[in-house]
Amino acid sequence: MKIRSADFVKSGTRPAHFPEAVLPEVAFAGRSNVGKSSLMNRLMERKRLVKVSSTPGRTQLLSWFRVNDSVMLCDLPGYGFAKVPVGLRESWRKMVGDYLERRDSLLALVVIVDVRRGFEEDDLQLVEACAGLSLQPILVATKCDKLSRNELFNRQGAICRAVGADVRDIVWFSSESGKGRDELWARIGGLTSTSTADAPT
Ligand SMILES: Nc1nc2c(ncn2[C@@H]2O[C@H](COP(=O)(O)OP(=O)(O)OP(=O)(O)O)[C@@H](O)[C@H]2O)c(=O)[nH]1
Ligand SMILES: [Mg+2]
Repeated sequence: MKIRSADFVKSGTRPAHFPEAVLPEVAFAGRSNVGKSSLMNRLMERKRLVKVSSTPGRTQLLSWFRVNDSVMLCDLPGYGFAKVPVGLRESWRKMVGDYLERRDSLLALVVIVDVRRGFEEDDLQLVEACAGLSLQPILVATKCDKLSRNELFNRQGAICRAVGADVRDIVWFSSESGKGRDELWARIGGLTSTSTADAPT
């Protein structure tokens, strides 16, 4: 996908802060530090548009980005960081739950895991929640560059067996190399009717 424009729209914590729902939207979720922001920057071809944090679990906001005036991407706060107090976990649940339930323009939820860890309990809970929310789940395993070709092959097999998926059901991504970027855009484009062709339309 050729990026003609990618802009930060706003951040917020509750429905009153959500930007106007005028474009199809895709949200990005994953464990803290999994590489969400890096993945979004790679998708949008912007190095620092989404802040890559040095202290995981600190960003407790939803942030929206508009791409090519045709699709909205929403960065969700990371979950599962051990040092986050229980109260914060509750507020995460409420904030993200409200968003997933009420955001009418939201079409898909990208659930991102570290390829070395695979899909764990809280990742799978999110994937499973998609059905009841009429959201298309998109499964992504990132940081693939951290593995050798052989290790990656073995991890792909193990992850697919664990979640009962085919290797083509999951997008194998690397923010470092750009692996999987076109495929992820193709999936998003297939849902949002966004043109993923390189030629500007
Ligand atoms: N090698 C490699 N490193 C990555 C990749 N993606 C992210 N990282 C690194 O992983 C760390 C966390 O990346 P972020 O993109 O900030 O992760 P995040 O999920 O947004 O983190 P929080 O917002 O804090 O939950 C950073 O040091 C990144 O440089 C990748 O594909 N390959
Ligand atoms: Mg982040």
